[in-house]
Amino acid sequence: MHASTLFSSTLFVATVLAHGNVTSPPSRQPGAAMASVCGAAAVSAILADGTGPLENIPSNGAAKCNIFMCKGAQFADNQANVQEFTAGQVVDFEVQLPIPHEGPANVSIIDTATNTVVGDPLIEFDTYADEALATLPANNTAFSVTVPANLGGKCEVAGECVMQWFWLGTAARQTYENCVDFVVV
Ligand SMILES: [Cu+2]
Repeated sequence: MHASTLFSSTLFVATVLAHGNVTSPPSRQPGAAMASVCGAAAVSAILADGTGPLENIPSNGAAKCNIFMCKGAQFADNQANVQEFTAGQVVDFEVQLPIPHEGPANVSIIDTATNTVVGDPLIEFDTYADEALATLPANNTAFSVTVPANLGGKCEVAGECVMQWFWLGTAARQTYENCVDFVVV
């Protein structure tokens, strides 16, 4: 019992310190492959606070590490996290935003080989997570996107595509990303 109580209170503290991240569907997590590409310090930063901004993740200039794609998290560490969606499927997202920072946000499909957007954003916010509001709009933390039907054969192989939640806190100058690995089946 003591162990589980300690675990819960540790999670609570981490949440209070947090800024924001996607809690559902499962998003790419750091692991051994990320450590080899981006360095152990980058992995440690995410493990210490999975909701911190990209700017807090040190890549130490590792040439093949791109923190600005999926926080540097690698598909090789996440092969068990690949979501299977169908064209036209409505996918529910849940996000926690304990420390909001006003700015634009979107969820887009990213071709991971080129770090480019596929098609149009699935959802787009001109202003998101506005800390000046007494209460955030409900759709900041719970929203849905629809899997496009016109991907033209893209995103059928695991690792090729992610749904990337992107949020830029304009005044805070903090960038947030989480990537959901998926295939269209
Ligand atoms: Cu923040």
